[in-house]
This record gives sequence, structure tokens and C-alpha cells, in this order.
Amino acid sequence: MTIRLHDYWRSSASYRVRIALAMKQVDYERHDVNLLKRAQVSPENLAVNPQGLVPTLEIDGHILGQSLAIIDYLDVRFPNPRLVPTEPLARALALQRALVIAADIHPVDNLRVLRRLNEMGVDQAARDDWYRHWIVEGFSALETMAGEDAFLGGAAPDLSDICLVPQMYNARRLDTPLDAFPRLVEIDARLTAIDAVATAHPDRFKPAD
Ligand SMILES: N[C@@H](CCC(=O)N[C@@H](CS)C(=O)NCC(=O)O)C(=O)O
Repeated sequence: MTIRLHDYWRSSASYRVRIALAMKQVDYERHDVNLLKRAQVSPENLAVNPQGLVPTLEIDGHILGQSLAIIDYLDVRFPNPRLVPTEPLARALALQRALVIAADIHPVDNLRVLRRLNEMGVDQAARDDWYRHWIVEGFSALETMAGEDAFLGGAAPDLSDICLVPQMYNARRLDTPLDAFPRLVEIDARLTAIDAVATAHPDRFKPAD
């Protein structure tokens, strides 16, 4: 059974899926979709991802889009380690934290949104300010949701931790001030020290050209 991930090295939604696959020690092959070359809207990518986005996972004869849906599927197929809690309250809280990032920070900072702002005459400095603004707003909420445990998910990482790492990576790329988020910075450091998380880092997948 070949599992194939259509992704882009700097895509944070793809980075989430790479972390989940690595934590679950699932082997897969990668198909690079170069977002800067607009490969996401090529007929080839649209055939697997009608939204014209990455990631897409081909698995078990199915084609799945949306990183959280993909990770949820992987979690049922490969339950070790569990990333989406099964206990109802823990599950809801993990989703709440994950969606602060996946539903409320990431979409407004997405490439197509930044491209649209550019088309509307918003200059680079203002676009960068926009980008940081939504991270700071979302992280402010997430910081208060972070408990005293090692990870957002408690003693072990969960789906929300998987969303945190790529969003932190994006925040740092755009020089977002992080002083107000000591818990998130601490948790991210703990997460990125995990071998499986480190193997999913974008730098390991940077295309040659
Ligand atoms: N909610 C989707 C978001 C997917 C998404 O927006 N992917 C970005 C890269 S992180 C993308 O493909 N952007 C292409 C574009 O904006 O043109 C998911 O979690 O999979």
C-alpha cells in the first residue's frame, strides 16, 4: 500500500500532516506541488484537490483533502500515538485549540489571501502587518488556553500541538513578536525537540529550484 502526500515544503497545513505521519511512523512518498509556480491550480492538483490547495493524501484507495480531516483519518487507521482524543471533552478541547489556528489564524494568512491583498494594492509592509496581526490575535487566545502541562494536549502532544508547530514556524518567518506567548514558545520548543517532529521540518523538503 503506497501512501502519497501531495504537499509543499513551506505549506503549514502540509507540515501538520507530515508531523502526524512521522509521529505515527507511517511511510509515504511525496509529490511536490510548488505553490509559487501555481501548481496548486494545475489540472493535476485540481484532480486530487478540487480546492486547489495542499495537502492531499492518497491512502487506502481514497483521496483526502483538509489537513485536520487527514490527521483524523490517520488517527483511526494508525492509532499509536493517539493525536485526537477519544474522550468527548478532551476531544472538544483539542479541536477548540487546533481550530484557533487552523480555522481562525491560518486561513486569513494563506497565500491566496495575501495574493488578493496584493492585487488590491496592499503593499508588502501592510501585508506583513496583516499576517502578524492575525497570529498575535490567535496566539493571545491560545496562550490563555494553554495549561500547565508539557504540551497543549497535556502530558503528550495532540492535534493542537501539531497545529502549533507550523504556525510558530510561520510566525518566526515573519518576525512576529512572541514575548507575550511564553507558554506557546516553551511548548513549541518541547515539540520541535521530538525527533518525529524535527523530521517533518520544511527545510528538509525544500526543492532544489
Ligand atoms: N484548511 C486547509 C488549508 C489548506 C491550505 O490553505 N493550504 C495552503 C498552503 S498551507 C495552500 O495550498 N495555499 C495555496 C494558495 O493559497 O494558493 C487544510 O487544513 O488543509
